[in-house]
Amino acid sequence: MINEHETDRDPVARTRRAFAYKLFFQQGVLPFNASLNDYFLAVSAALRDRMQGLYINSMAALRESKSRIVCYFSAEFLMGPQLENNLLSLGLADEFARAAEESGLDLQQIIAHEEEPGLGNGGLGRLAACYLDSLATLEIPAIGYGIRYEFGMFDQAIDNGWQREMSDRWLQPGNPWEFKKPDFAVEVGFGGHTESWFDEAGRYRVRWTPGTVVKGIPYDTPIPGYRVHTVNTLRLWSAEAPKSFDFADFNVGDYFGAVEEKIHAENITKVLYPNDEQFQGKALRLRQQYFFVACSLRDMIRLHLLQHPNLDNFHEHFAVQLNDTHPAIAVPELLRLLIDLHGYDWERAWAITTATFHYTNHTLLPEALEKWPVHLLGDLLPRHLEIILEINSRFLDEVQSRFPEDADLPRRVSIIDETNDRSVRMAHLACVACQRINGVAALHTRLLMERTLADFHRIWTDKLVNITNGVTPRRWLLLSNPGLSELIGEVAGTGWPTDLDRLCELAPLAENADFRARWRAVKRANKERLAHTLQERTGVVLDPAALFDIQVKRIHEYKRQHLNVLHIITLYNRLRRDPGLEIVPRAFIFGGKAAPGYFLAKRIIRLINGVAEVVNNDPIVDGRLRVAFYPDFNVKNAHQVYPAADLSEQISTAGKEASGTGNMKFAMNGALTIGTLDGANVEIREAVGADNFFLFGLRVEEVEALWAAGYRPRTLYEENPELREAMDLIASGSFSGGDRDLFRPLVDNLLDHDPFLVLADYQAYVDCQQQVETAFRDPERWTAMAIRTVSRMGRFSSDRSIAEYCEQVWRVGPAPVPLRYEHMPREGVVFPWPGQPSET
Ligand code: F58
Repeated sequence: MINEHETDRDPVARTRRAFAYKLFFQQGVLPFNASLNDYFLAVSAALRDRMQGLYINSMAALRESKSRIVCYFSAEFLMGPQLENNLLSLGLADEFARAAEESGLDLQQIIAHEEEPGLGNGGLGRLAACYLDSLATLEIPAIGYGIRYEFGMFDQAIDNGWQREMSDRWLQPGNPWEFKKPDFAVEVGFGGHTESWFDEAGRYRVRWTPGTVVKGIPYDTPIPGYRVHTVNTLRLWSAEAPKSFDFADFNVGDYFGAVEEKIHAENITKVLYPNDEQFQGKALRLRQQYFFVACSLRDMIRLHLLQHPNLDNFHEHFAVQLNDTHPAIAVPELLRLLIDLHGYDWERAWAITTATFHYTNHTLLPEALEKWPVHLLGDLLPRHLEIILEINSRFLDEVQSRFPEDADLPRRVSIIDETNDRSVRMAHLACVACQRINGVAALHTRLLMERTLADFHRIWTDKLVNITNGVTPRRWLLLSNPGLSELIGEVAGTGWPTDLDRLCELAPLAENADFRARWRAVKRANKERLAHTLQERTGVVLDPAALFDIQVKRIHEYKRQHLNVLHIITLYNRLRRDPGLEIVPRAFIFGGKAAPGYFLAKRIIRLINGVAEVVNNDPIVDGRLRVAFYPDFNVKNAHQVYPAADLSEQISTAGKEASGTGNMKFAMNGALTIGTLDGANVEIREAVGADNFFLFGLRVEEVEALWAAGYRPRTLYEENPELREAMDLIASGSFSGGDRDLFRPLVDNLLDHDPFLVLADYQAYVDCQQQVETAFRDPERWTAMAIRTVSRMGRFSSDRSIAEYCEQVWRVGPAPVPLRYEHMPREGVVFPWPGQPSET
């Protein structure tokens, strides 16, 4: 029994008591019948209570904020597990660990139990999560707005080498972090028709009468900054049928009709679309997009009108960042609200709208750009289509008058693509209506300026800026690599997680043999941990002394996992030719999901697993090569992967990867990179120094020249014996149990088309891997390179990225949260406290 008086003075005892209370009163169980999930929910609830005082103060500050609030609009937030991250942010990790231990609980086991909310596909969604962490840590008032998908990214299993998708029931065990806010529900219309008339003042007015209405309910997740008082909000919308219409239908006897409507409404936020980098013009996807931005803008207007009499200064109160074009329908929506509902004329509404929005582009792949068929958009959002056409007509008038000499320019920049089926180019809409457009790495931004968005860059020379991506060092170093963090802390002091440039203090220690030995010990322990997990989950046994060569990311042809596979097969063939060959033992580790409908990506997964099966079991190889596919790569699994890597594979075709962020996570954790000059690799190489980076492959300009000259991959195959041997081995059925058809589509595609120049970069890649091998043979040299790499990774903290957005895009600064309210209602405080329920 814990003495109640003791607990007031002893925080550990108080936390122990909180665990017990939550278990008893919230979970309704006692220790003898509590499940691990009960303990997880109880511990999380205890932590949530400790955050609540700061959260309430932050929300109060936000409601009264005089400084600009950043609203990050994103269809995806890939947050990862919250418990351990929140413990670190709030500085409660030690206290909770001791409380757990003294209660006979294993905090690590409880932490490991948490299911992550997989509400994103990959880089774009994870970037949004890193940015929320940095916004809060930099004390910027901010709200993340998005969708509360009932089913997030599918869970991946590997069956006989094939990917199998399983639905992600992340909400099933209960989500301890969210607060449902039914009071702030809003209604969103779809379909229907518009009517126009002239009002008493003779002004042209439009009224939209939607065909159906859906209710959006917000769920708030607190986002605590690291060791600051700011706790921002991630507000995710869930769709429900409005009460009114099921009752109405029920009364006239159409029970099934009513239920159908309800299901139709709730379908909107049912599931995340799992395809990355491939646009799919599905009506439900557009409904999702409109649903969440309409809810979010209504919410912002509510907040604004708490403080201001009208929307004249809306843009001074809020800066909205559009995370790609998925939320770009917000542009006509804000115009509609201002004009149709709040009575603004077009010019005023346009001025407010264009001063509010900013757009981040995340891709150079033409197939990823969103283009909605005009008829689809018009059916779903008739008023928005009218507004888009009006934006376009005014824009094209301006273009024509400013650039009369370029007669083709209006066609090229038009928001409406008039070819075939007319469609709305969402990137053009975003470019026209946003104050700033940014690319996500220097090379990417240059290519946007010179190619994809060159016309827009000519029209508005100052609009496009570069903001290189970053990742949060709290999750991607402090949380996931405690061993390295401790070493860094000894050298760089305790402040490094919020001042990552301090990593530079590691540089001189690259010359210190003792330090290198300690560094290697940390890496070794991380590799042992990953090896252990992989053995458990795949049965593949890895030697922690081997070179851990890792490629984890979505499976896509442009990311070229198959180039990596060709290298493995090449090494395998060398060993078969000469079993006594001296090679550095390597563990090749892959992870990543393929879009369920992406045929070739799924074959690539099958190929990796086929090669693993053969190579891992061939006695000639004798364990010198090992291949493992880590199933279900997600944020949680990633925590163990980046810290365990010796070599980071960043091998996309130059000009295809906008930035990459995994490249940063690996390098921050002391992996060396083998990579092309693509995305942020360029800047990583500049930062860490060419000597510490294994560069290979065609440059963007060379890629273009090759296509212009006429690329014939088959010639390369014919003329390169090792390449031919590797390709032939795949085609022979050696990795598919003798089935020669299984990989034929992959092989034929490479020989006849090779759209991502795998064969063109093959030899350079294999040669570069030889340099990697040579370097790894000298552990002292390798370790020194790794230390130098980490010492120069400071600029890839998302804190730096967010500081740049604040200065160059949003024009906002920190607003520390004053602690005006008691952390907790004290004993003896009774309601009304501190006043009456409010209407808002
Ligand atoms: C990624 N895009 C880029 N899109 O590929 C990567 O280079 C970049 O580092 C990252 O964004 C962050 O800027 C990306 O992840 C998606 O997942 C979309 C999801 C929705 C459908 C279209 C792709």
